[in-house]
Amino acid sequence: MRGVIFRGLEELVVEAIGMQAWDELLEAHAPEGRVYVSPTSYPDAELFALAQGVADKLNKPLTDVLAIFGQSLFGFLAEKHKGISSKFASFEELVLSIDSVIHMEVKKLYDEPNLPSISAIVKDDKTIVLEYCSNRKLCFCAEGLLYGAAQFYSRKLTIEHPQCMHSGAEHCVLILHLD
Ligand code: MNH
Ligand code: ZN
Repeated sequence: MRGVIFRGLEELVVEAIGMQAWDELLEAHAPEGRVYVSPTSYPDAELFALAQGVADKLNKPLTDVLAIFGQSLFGFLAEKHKGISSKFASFEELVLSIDSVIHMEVKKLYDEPNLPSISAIVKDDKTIVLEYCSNRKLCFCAEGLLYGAAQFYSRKLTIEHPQCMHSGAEHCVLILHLD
């Protein structure tokens, strides 16, 4: 995973539980002297270990931490890449453009990024059905990112997750319900 994602986690942890907590997490789960540079890749296992460390510190399930992380990560990425995030007039437009525009632009900025495959289909004016597939199985993080995007556009969102790679499915299904 790119350094930018680790920096997003760092920002959240420092805001929520402080700099010392982040230093302790690095001490426990990253090689000595680790510095995360946005465009550089670091092992996925390191991100998962740090996120698990946050979960342990907060006494919360890892899935909750990944969802909260995803939600704050959206604002972090949108701010860092204003040129990309400002292209969309609405939540719906953004969600329908995750693969075709957002992650396409990411591929131009980062050398060979590891991205999920996400397809979205409008079912009716309040419902979007999204399919998520990635060998990293970060669907809970994807849910969080979607909640973060809804917040960005001041929309009320609830998500159903009736099919999941964590239960053996070949892709996750997320049903987005808008108000
Ligand atoms: Mn996007 C990685 C979903 C918006 C840039 N993105 C990921 C991952 C998920 C994801 C899930 C984790 C990798 C994986 O699952 O295999 N991203 C989304 C969703 C939205 C989204 C659901 C909107 C909602 N992403 C954005 C925006 C940007 C962005 C906005 C920046 C402009 N995403 C990234 C980058 C990565 C990433 C950068 C990391 C790629 C890498 O580590 O190589
Ligand atoms: Zn899932």
